[in-house]
Order: sequence, then structure tokens, then C-alpha cells
Amino acid sequence: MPEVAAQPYPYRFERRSTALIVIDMQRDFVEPGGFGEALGNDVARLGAIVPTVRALLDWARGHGISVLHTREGHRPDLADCPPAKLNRGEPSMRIGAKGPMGRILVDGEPGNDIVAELAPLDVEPVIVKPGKGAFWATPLDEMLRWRGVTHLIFAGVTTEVCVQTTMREANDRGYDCLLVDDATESYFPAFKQATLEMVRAQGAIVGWTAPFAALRAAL
Ligand code: C5J
Repeated sequence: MPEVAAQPYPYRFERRSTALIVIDMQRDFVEPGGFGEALGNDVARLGAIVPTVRALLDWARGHGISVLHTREGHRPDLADCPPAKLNRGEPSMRIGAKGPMGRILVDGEPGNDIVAELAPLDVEPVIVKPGKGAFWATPLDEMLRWRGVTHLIFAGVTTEVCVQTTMREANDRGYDCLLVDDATESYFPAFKQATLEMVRAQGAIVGWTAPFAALRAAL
């Protein structure tokens, strides 16, 4: 299959109707010594995007663009974690088990914190989500509509799981979506590449992709 070329984001967006959503830049996925690394993943790939995500955050904050963050985190009693999600993999590495940075994917544990470099400001909502998509079982859609948001910029990890799922949920809800391709990453390079190509295929069937420099130049 020919590679689907990145397309320029086709129109100017209004700052006040645009939001940046930074997905799951939590310590357990990104930092050495966390859950992601304990699973055998090369977390350096994810850590490498932190400076670009930080620059994107600074850019959005500087332009008055709303910023929201997500974390993949469950209630301590795991009442929001269905068996289909819980009963995966080796029991000692399941959600709620004691991991290297506290209980795995549990809200309030050290590993569930967003990495220090990308710490949310007080005015930036943090959506703690039990699913891969940030719209499932969260107030995200209402928060965006109350703010009059119609356009979403996405960054974060992992590209093919929580970022792509959220982008598809957003697209189905009528938001125009842009994924910043150097501000997202996967443990699996081929999965990232495939995701970028599939979201922008067929005239941006899910949304557009662009490097941060292109976005910065557009505003
Ligand atoms: C995963 C995520 N990969 N944030 N979570 O389990 O993509």
C-alpha cells in the first residue's frame, strides 16, 4: 500500500473553539522503572516526545487555547474495570496489582501521575478515564461543548491505543481532529506509522496529522 501523505491542515482554526488534549502522559507509561518498562517495552521512545509535548503545551497556553489532560486510571476498588479489561496478561501485572510505581493504572498512585515536565496547570482539567477512549464514561464531551470547542488537537501516548481511540470517538461526535505526529508515540514504531496513515487516509477519514512545526507556523 502506498504511504498516505501527510496533508496540510486545511483551514484556520479559531483559538477559542480549539482545545489541546494531551493523552495519558503518565509516569507508568513514560518513565523508566514503571509499568510500561516492566512489561518489556522501550519507554525511551515515549520519553523522547516529552520536550515536543511540552513545547506544544507552552504554545497552546501562550495562544489561549484550552488544554485538557487525561490519565488512564481506575478507582481503587476497580469497580470501573470490567473483567474483559482486568483479566489480561500475567496476574502480577494486571490492573490493580502492585507495580513498580504503585498499583497499576489506579488513580492516586504515583505511577498514575502525569510526568513532572507536563504537569497540568490548575486551570487545566484532568480527565481520569477508565477506558482507552477519553469520551467513554467521562464528562469530556460536556466539558468541551460548554467551552464551545469544535476543533481538537491531540498529543500523547500510545498512538494506536488511547490516542487513536479518543480521536475516533471525537470524530464520531463531530469534532475536527488533528494529531500532532511528533507529539505522539508508541512502543511499536510500525503501529504508530500505521495509525498516522489510517487516520489521514481517504481525505482524513478520522482527522489530519501534522508536525508541531507546521501547526506553530499556521497560527
Ligand atoms: C494503553 C494507552 N496502551 N494510553 N494505554 O494501554 O494507550
